[in-house]
Amino acid sequence: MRRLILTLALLAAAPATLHAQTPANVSVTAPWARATAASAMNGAAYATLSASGTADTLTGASTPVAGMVELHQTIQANGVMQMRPTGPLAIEPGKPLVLSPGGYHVMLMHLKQPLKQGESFPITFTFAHAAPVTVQAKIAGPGATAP
Ligand SMILES: [Cu+2]
Repeated sequence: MRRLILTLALLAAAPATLHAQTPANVSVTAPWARATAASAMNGAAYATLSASGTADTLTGASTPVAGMVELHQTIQANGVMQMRPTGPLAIEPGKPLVLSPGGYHVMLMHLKQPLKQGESFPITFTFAHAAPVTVQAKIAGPGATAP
């Protein structure tokens, strides 16, 4: 009898669960950056951002190691590599947003200190819906193409 009551209670609770709004959730994996020369003003950070449940939008990033941070895209125009600021970037469930050398990246401007290989620094990603996510970006070699 007790089991039957429990089953009925679960059935009664089920519709509410189905209709509940799925909270936006974005995970950030493999955050990293390239080491910079001592005199470098700028650096770049990379990561993979995945949305689960509902789509979200990457609206920006921040880090204590840089005075200014922008979302950038590297494009090739007339055989010349150029960077330009992007607007907010969409993250669709099942289609991770990959920030990587030669593509989208977090531009770290007015570096307050050189990025030294083997060290790490905090970087916070902000979204239209999900709560901000802070991760530790590992610093790879100056010419690294992956973390
Ligand atoms: Cu850039």
